[in-house]
Amino acid sequence: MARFEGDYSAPEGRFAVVVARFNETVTRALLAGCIDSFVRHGVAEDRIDVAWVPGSFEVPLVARKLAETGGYSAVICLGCVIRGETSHYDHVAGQAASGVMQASVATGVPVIFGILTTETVDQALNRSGLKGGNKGGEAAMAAIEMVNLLSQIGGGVTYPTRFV
Ligand code: INI
Repeated sequence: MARFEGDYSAPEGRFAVVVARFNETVTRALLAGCIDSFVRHGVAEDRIDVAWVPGSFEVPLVARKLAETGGYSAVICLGCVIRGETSHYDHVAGQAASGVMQASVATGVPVIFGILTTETVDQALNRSGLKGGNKGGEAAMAAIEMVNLLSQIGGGVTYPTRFV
Protein backbone atom coordinates (compact mmCIF):
# COMPACT_ATOMS: atom_id res chain seq x y z
CA MET A 1 0.00 0.00 0.00
CA ALA A 2 1.41 3.37 -1.00
CA ARG A 3 0.94 6.20 1.43
CA PHE A 4 1.31 9.75 0.18
CA GLU A 5 1.72 12.50 2.72
CA GLY A 6 3.45 15.86 2.36
CA ASP A 7 5.74 17.06 5.10
CA TYR A 8 6.92 20.54 6.02
CA SER A 9 10.44 20.33 4.64
CA ALA A 10 11.42 23.29 2.48
CA PRO A 11 10.30 22.66 -1.09
CA GLU A 12 11.98 24.03 -4.18
CA GLY A 13 10.61 26.78 -6.36
CA ARG A 14 8.95 30.12 -5.99
CA PHE A 15 5.69 31.00 -4.26
CA ALA A 16 3.15 33.70 -5.06
CA VAL A 17 0.84 35.32 -2.54
CA VAL A 18 -2.28 37.21 -3.64
CA VAL A 19 -3.56 39.60 -0.97
CA ALA A 20 -6.79 41.57 -0.89
CA ARG A 21 -6.51 45.20 0.23
CA PHE A 22 -10.06 45.24 1.67
CA ASN A 23 -9.84 44.99 5.48
CA GLU A 24 -6.15 45.78 5.06
CA THR A 25 -5.27 45.79 8.77
CA VAL A 26 -6.24 42.14 8.87
CA THR A 27 -4.83 41.14 5.48
CA ARG A 28 -1.45 42.78 6.17
CA ALA A 29 -1.28 40.69 9.35
CA LEU A 30 -2.17 37.56 7.37
CA LEU A 31 0.58 38.38 4.87
CA ALA A 32 3.13 38.92 7.64
CA GLY A 33 2.16 35.56 9.19
CA CYS A 34 2.36 33.86 5.82
CA ILE A 35 5.84 35.17 5.01
CA ASP A 36 7.08 34.49 8.53
CA SER A 37 5.88 30.89 8.28
CA PHE A 38 7.53 30.41 4.88
CA VAL A 39 10.83 31.79 6.15
CA ARG A 40 10.74 29.62 9.29
CA HIS A 41 10.14 26.57 7.08
CA GLY A 42 13.15 27.33 4.88
CA VAL A 43 11.57 29.31 2.04
CA ALA A 44 13.54 32.57 1.87
CA GLU A 45 11.71 35.83 1.26
CA ASP A 46 13.36 36.31 -2.13
CA ARG A 47 11.47 33.24 -3.35
CA ILE A 48 8.10 34.84 -2.53
CA ASP A 49 6.26 37.29 -4.82
CA VAL A 50 3.25 39.27 -3.58
CA ALA A 51 0.36 40.65 -5.66
CA TRP A 52 -2.20 43.05 -4.13
CA VAL A 53 -5.79 43.16 -5.40
CA PRO A 54 -8.70 45.43 -4.38
CA GLY A 55 -10.84 42.83 -2.60
CA SER A 56 -11.34 39.11 -2.08
CA PHE A 57 -13.61 38.96 -5.12
CA GLU A 58 -10.61 39.80 -7.34
CA VAL A 59 -8.30 37.23 -5.77
CA PRO A 60 -9.19 34.17 -7.93
CA LEU A 61 -8.42 35.81 -11.30
CA VAL A 62 -4.98 36.97 -10.24
CA ALA A 63 -4.27 33.66 -8.49
CA ARG A 64 -5.13 31.81 -11.68
CA LYS A 65 -3.01 34.14 -13.84
CA LEU A 66 -0.04 33.60 -11.52
CA ALA A 67 -0.57 29.83 -11.48
CA GLU A 68 -0.78 29.77 -15.27
CA THR A 69 2.65 31.35 -15.64
CA GLY A 70 4.11 28.00 -14.60
CA GLY A 71 6.61 29.89 -12.46
CA TYR A 72 5.21 29.05 -9.03
CA SER A 73 5.10 25.87 -6.96
CA ALA A 74 1.98 27.18 -5.21
CA VAL A 75 -0.14 30.30 -4.94
CA ILE A 76 -1.50 31.47 -1.59
CA CYS A 77 -4.66 33.57 -1.44
CA LEU A 78 -5.20 35.91 1.50
CA GLY A 79 -8.22 38.07 2.23
CA CYS A 80 -10.82 38.90 4.83
CA VAL A 81 -14.59 38.96 4.33
CA ILE A 82 -16.62 40.05 7.36
CA ARG A 83 -20.36 39.40 7.34
CA GLY A 84 -21.17 42.38 9.52
CA GLU A 85 -19.65 44.73 6.99
CA THR A 86 -21.45 43.75 3.81
CA SER A 87 -24.84 42.74 2.58
CA HIS A 88 -23.18 40.81 -0.24
CA TYR A 89 -21.01 38.76 2.10
CA ASP A 90 -22.32 35.49 0.69
CA HIS A 91 -21.48 36.50 -2.88
CA VAL A 92 -17.98 37.77 -2.12
CA ALA A 93 -17.09 34.90 0.21
CA GLY A 94 -18.71 32.20 -1.94
CA GLN A 95 -17.25 33.38 -5.24
CA ALA A 96 -13.81 33.85 -3.71
CA ALA A 97 -13.86 30.30 -2.36
CA SER A 98 -15.10 28.66 -5.55
CA GLY A 99 -12.80 30.82 -7.72
CA VAL A 100 -9.76 29.79 -5.69
CA MET A 101 -10.72 26.13 -5.98
CA GLN A 102 -11.27 26.48 -9.74
CA ALA A 103 -7.89 28.18 -10.18
CA SER A 104 -6.26 25.23 -8.48
CA VAL A 105 -7.96 22.38 -10.31
CA ALA A 106 -7.76 24.17 -13.68
CA THR A 107 -4.01 24.74 -13.46
CA GLY A 108 -2.82 21.76 -11.40
CA VAL A 109 -1.02 24.20 -9.12
CA PRO A 110 -1.89 24.21 -5.40
CA VAL A 111 -3.86 27.40 -4.81
CA ILE A 112 -4.39 27.78 -1.08
CA PHE A 113 -7.51 29.35 0.44
CA GLY A 114 -6.35 31.72 3.16
CA ILE A 115 -9.31 34.06 2.95
CA LEU A 116 -10.94 34.60 6.33
CA THR A 117 -14.74 34.53 6.34
CA THR A 118 -15.99 35.72 9.69
CA GLU A 119 -19.09 37.06 11.37
CA THR A 120 -17.31 39.88 13.22
CA VAL A 121 -14.20 42.05 13.16
CA ASP A 122 -13.15 40.47 16.45
CA GLN A 123 -13.15 36.99 14.92
CA ALA A 124 -11.04 38.30 12.02
CA LEU A 125 -8.53 39.84 14.43
CA ASN A 126 -8.41 36.59 16.39
CA ARG A 127 -7.45 34.63 13.26
CA SER A 128 -4.86 37.02 11.86
CA GLY A 129 -2.37 36.93 14.69
CA LEU A 130 -3.50 40.26 16.14
CA LYS A 131 -5.01 38.37 19.07
CA GLY A 132 -4.45 34.65 18.49
CA GLY A 133 -3.33 32.30 15.73
CA ASN A 134 -2.54 33.47 12.22
CA LYS A 135 -4.33 31.82 9.28
CA GLY A 136 -1.75 33.32 6.92
CA GLY A 137 0.89 31.17 8.59
CA GLU A 138 -1.34 28.11 8.28
CA ALA A 139 -1.85 28.87 4.59
CA ALA A 140 1.91 28.87 4.00
CA MET A 141 2.17 25.48 5.73
CA ALA A 142 -0.69 24.10 3.64
CA ALA A 143 1.15 25.27 0.51
CA ILE A 144 4.38 23.56 1.57
CA GLU A 145 2.54 20.34 2.45
CA MET A 146 0.72 20.28 -0.89
CA VAL A 147 3.88 20.92 -2.93
CA ASN A 148 5.66 18.09 -1.11
CA LEU A 149 2.65 15.80 -1.48
CA LEU A 150 2.36 16.44 -5.22
CA SER A 151 6.07 15.81 -5.70
CA GLN A 152 5.59 12.37 -4.09
CA ILE A 153 2.62 11.54 -6.29
CA GLY A 154 4.61 12.59 -9.31
CA GLY A 155 2.17 15.07 -10.76
CA GLY A 156 3.97 18.11 -9.45
CA VAL A 157 3.11 21.32 -11.21
CA THR A 158 1.47 20.62 -14.57
CA TYR A 159 2.17 23.04 -17.38
CA PRO A 160 -0.69 25.37 -18.17
CA THR A 161 -2.33 24.59 -21.52
CA ARG A 162 -1.17 27.82 -23.15
CA PHE A 163 2.44 26.64 -22.84
CA VAL A 164 1.78 23.16 -24.23
N1 INI B 1 -13.97 42.48 -0.09
C1 INI B 1 -13.33 41.82 0.90
O1 INI B 1 -12.23 41.30 0.68
N2 INI B 1 -13.89 41.72 2.14
C2 INI B 1 -15.09 42.28 2.44
O2 INI B 1 -15.54 42.15 3.62
C3 INI B 1 -15.77 42.98 1.42
N3 INI B 1 -17.02 43.66 1.70
O3 INI B 1 -17.34 43.84 2.89
O4 INI B 1 -17.74 44.04 0.82
C4 INI B 1 -15.18 43.07 0.14
N4 INI B 1 -15.80 43.71 -0.87
C5 INI B 1 -15.11 44.12 -2.06
C6 INI B 1 -15.09 43.04 -3.12
O5 INI B 1 -14.17 42.01 -2.77
C7 INI B 1 -14.65 43.59 -4.47
O6 INI B 1 -13.39 44.17 -4.36
C8 INI B 1 -15.63 44.64 -5.03
O7 INI B 1 -16.95 44.14 -5.03
C9 INI B 1 -15.24 45.01 -6.49
O8 INI B 1 -15.36 43.89 -7.35
